[in-house]
This record gives sequence, C-alpha cells and structure tokens, in this order.
Amino acid sequence: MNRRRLTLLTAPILALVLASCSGTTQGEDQGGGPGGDASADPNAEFETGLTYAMLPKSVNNPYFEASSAGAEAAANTLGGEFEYTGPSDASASSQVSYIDTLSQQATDVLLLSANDPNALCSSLEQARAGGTVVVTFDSDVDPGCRDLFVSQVDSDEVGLTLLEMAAEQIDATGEIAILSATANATNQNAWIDVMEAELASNPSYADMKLVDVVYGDDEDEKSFSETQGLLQAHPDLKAIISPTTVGIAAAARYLSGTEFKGQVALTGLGTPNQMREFVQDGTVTEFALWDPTALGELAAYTGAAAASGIITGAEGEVFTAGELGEFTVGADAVVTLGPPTRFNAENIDDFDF
Ligand code: RAM
Repeated sequence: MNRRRLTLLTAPILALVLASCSGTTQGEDQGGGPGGDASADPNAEFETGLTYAMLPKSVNNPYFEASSAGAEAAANTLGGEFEYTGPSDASASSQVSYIDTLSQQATDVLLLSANDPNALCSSLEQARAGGTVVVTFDSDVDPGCRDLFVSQVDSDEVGLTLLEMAAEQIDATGEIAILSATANATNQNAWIDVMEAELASNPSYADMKLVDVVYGDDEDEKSFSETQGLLQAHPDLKAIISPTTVGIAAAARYLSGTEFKGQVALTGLGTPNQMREFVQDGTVTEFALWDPTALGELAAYTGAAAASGIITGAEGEVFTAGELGEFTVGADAVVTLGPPTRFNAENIDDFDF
C-alpha cells in the first residue's frame, strides 16, 4: 500500500512541490553536496533501452487507453520503447496470439490485463522462458504464470466499496443486480465474490438481495441490452452495480433515457469523463475508480524494476516508481497502487480521465 499517494490529483502537485523543496533546502540535506547528487535519481538504477508492450483486455476502452498513457510515459522516462497492442474483443483466445507475437519479438516487458486466469498460461510460460518479464496489471492470471501483478486496489476493498455505495443509495433495502464484464475476468470475479460473501454475512445488508449477475463482455451494446434485460426481468430492482467502466457507462446511457432514471440506482466503477454527464443529469449519484493512468505507470515501473534486477517479486522488496514514490512487493508478488476514489456531483469536475 502506497501511503504517499494522498489523492489522485495532489500526488503530481506534491511531487513538484517536493522536487522544488529539495532544490532549495540544502541546509537540511546532510548527505548531498551542492549541485545535487546523480545517485539520488532513483531512475538511474533502471536499465535503459528496454522494450515494453502493453496488452489490455481489449483496445478501444478509455480505461486502458489511460493506462497505456501512463505506461508509455514511464517507458519514455526510462529510455525504453513502448507498444500498445491487443484485440478488439475482451477474450482470452484473442489475447493468446498477441502474447505469442510479442514473445517471438523478444519483448523485454509484457504488461497484461488478462481475460482469463488460466487460459493464457502456456503462452506466458513460453514468453517467460524466452526472457520476457510478465507483469499483469488490473486483472491477474494464476500467480504461477507471471512474475508480478500490479493490483489497482486490494480486491476486498473494491468489493466492499461497491456494496457500500449501493447500500447508501437504496437505504440498504431491496433487490440488486450486477452487470459485469466478461464471465472469466479475474478482477471482476474477485470483486463479485467479495460482494456475495459480504451480502451473506454482514447484518447491515440483510435486507438487500442479489437477484442476478449478467455479463456485458466489456462491449457497449451488449452492456446496454443486458441492462434493459435486467430491468425487464426484475421489476422491483432497486440498484445495479457495474464493476466495469464499459458496463457502467452503457447502463447509465440506458437508464438516462427511460423512466428508471433516478428511480433505479446505478453505481460501480467508471471513469469520471465517461460518467460526468450522467452525474449531472441525475442518473448516477456516486461511483468509484482508481487512477488508471497511474496504474499503467506503476505497471511499467514494476516491469522495468524486474527486468533490471532491482526486484525479483519476493515479498518485502522495495523499489521507486518515479513520481508515484516507493512501493513494497507484497505476498504472491503483488504490488498495490492504492485506495479507490469515490466520484459524485461535488468532486467529479476535479478529475480528467
Ligand atoms: C473495465 C475493465 C477493467 C476494469 C475496469 C474497472 O474497463 O473491465 O478490467 O478494471 O473496467
């Protein structure tokens, strides 16, 4: 957990302030001489000239475009080359051929958001055998098939936040449904498991009932029609939780054009830029997300640290991810970005991603 990352927006500002402070408060700096010390540059430890490839669940998703911008910036800072490539549909079989091509090209660092926990493993094993460092981010594979996983937020915290937001919006009473991404997505399934367990065990949620889980496959049109289907099948539905940026945006578009607007609550994980109009028109009260650009940036730094021999994936190892600060490798070689942010009418205009 990176405590330095105070909020999504203040971190870069803080970094600038800290950078300018370190240049002007030499009296407090006992170790370095005037003019600065090159060894203080944490990026100096990283190998230059590495090739990085980011393979998202699918392309044409603003969430992954934001992650790729962060990863590309890190790769450029570290003097590497960056490529963003992937299928247009969020399926594991489509990802396999991309992994195979990248491993034939001897890519140094593969940054992958996986559509399935196991189906990619033999391709990943081949890539790793050829020397590619495999870092999953956003959606993991089985831990045995990758070097490290960069997790956006601890899974429990995502699941609990989703349920809490829904409960707040419907007074913790009534039928709820989940509009997910693809049926095999590791990340969405982990969050759904947490929500189901919490609904079954937490007395605060005793009057909430999960009546359906449907899959929009991270496709806009399918998510839109699955939302329509949910409302037809469950006339007493009080809330929809969509833990996918594609799903929640499509569901909001559907609700905003119907009599359900403002009547059926919608929450989940969305990007502020896709959700702004639906918060402004009263379709959505509150949803959450982390900073996908920072997630991509952290993934690239993690891959670079592994490819440079700074970390191996062992618990307790520490490395510095540029301006994001210092991170510690956790159990199962997981590096975690930080807590989610909730967005609502009061703060949504402060964010631009
Ligand atoms: C979608 C994808 C991604 C998920 C976000 C919240 O863009 O399914 O994996 O993390 O939503």
